[in-house]
Amino acid sequence: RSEVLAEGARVLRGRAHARAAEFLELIDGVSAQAPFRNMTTPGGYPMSVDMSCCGRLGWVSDERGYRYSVTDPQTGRAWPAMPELLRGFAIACAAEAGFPDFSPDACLINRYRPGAKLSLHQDRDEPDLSAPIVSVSLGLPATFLFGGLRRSDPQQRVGLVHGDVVVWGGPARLRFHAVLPVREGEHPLTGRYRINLTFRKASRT
Ligand code: MD5
Ligand code: FE
Repeated sequence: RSEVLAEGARVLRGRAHARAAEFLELIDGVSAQAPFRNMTTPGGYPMSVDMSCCGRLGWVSDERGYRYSVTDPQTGRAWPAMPELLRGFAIACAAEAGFPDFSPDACLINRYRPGAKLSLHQDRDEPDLSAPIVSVSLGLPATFLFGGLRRSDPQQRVGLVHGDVVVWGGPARLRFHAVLPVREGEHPLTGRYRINLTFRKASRT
């Protein structure tokens, strides 16, 4: 049960389904230490997606720009550790998709309430672009837009549902992408939310 979206991009349909409840418990533990917040874009607007992080490094955005930081600016403390169960799962998914040496040190947790979205962007804040990004979707479904290497390239629509995992690497690593506004709904495990985890290698070594 795996489909190739493009060279370097593979969907493992339902791969997280059996462990979703456990994963959500672990995410609750992380967000108790590093609460979900709406970060500000460098342009000064609040993002509609609520974010938290775990792992040695966390992604932060403010008026000064985007970057990875070892401290959570909201609490002044280190980010919560990345739960080993999650880290091991991400490593196994990367290996299944052809990236056997993945060693993630950051996990960004995006929480979408109905109406929340992610505008078209590239993920280019990580210094080692040879490492893939592993994305795990939980809760409400979403329509993902998968573009090309230029902002203006045509986009394919990919439906992502609870339990789906996508591994983005190689030539797909720098493709533009977006998430359409999440539609109103109710999921038995997450209620009115979509949760997306992205496992990343955010340091050079
Ligand atoms: C999400 N998150 O559904 C997505 C999943 C983010 C973000 O985009 O930056 O937090 S990760 C999608 C992704 C990552 C790297 C490359 C590509 C897609 N791609 O080539 O399309 O919340
Ligand atoms: Fe992204």
